[in-house]
Amino acid sequence: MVGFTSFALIGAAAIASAMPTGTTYTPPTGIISAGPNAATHRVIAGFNGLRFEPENIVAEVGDLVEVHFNPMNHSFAQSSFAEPCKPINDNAIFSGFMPTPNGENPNVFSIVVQDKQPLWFYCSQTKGDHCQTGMSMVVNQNFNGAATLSAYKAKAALTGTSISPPRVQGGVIAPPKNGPGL
Ligand SMILES: *[C@@H]1O[C@H](CO)[C@@H](O)[C@H](O)[C@H]1NC(C)=O
Ligand SMILES: [Cu+2]
Repeated sequence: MVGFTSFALIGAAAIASAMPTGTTYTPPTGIISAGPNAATHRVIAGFNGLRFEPENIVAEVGDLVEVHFNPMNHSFAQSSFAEPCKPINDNAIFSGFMPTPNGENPNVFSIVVQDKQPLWFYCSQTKGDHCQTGMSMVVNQNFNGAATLSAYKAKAALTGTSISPPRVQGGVIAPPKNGPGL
């Protein structure tokens, strides 16, 4: 898939109503949109501290992963397994920072699963070392291999600091279609 990683922007029709007035959206070619029967996997960033809940998701191609944000000021960013707490490449999925003083952020960040390869995510907040502290998660971990979430977290703890992807990309920021995460 050219210039894009395993998640992608949601189809234009699905988000047209959520786009701010005056913006247009063209999905990249070859990107799978969420189908009418797609499951939605809700994740809460910052649930009970510096963690994602749930943090190990099994999803089918075409499913949505919908990230809700609790306090404090978290992000959802894609890394490789090999190098935690830094972008997998310049096309790494990134929600941007979602500061949330209390309750739940009115917006969620939604992505569509493009294939069954493992996808590693972390919070790139450097203030408080969120990734180093264990704020990371995986979609479609290989349960028969050594690349486990606990192994990722152990490596993350040694990284020193986090790097954010270069721009918000790979998903859609909009109010959740089905209400808050919990
Ligand atoms: C959220 O965190 C980012 C990265 O540390 C920072 O640039 C931004 O100012 C923070 N926003 C708020 C409202 O604290
Ligand atoms: Cu965080």
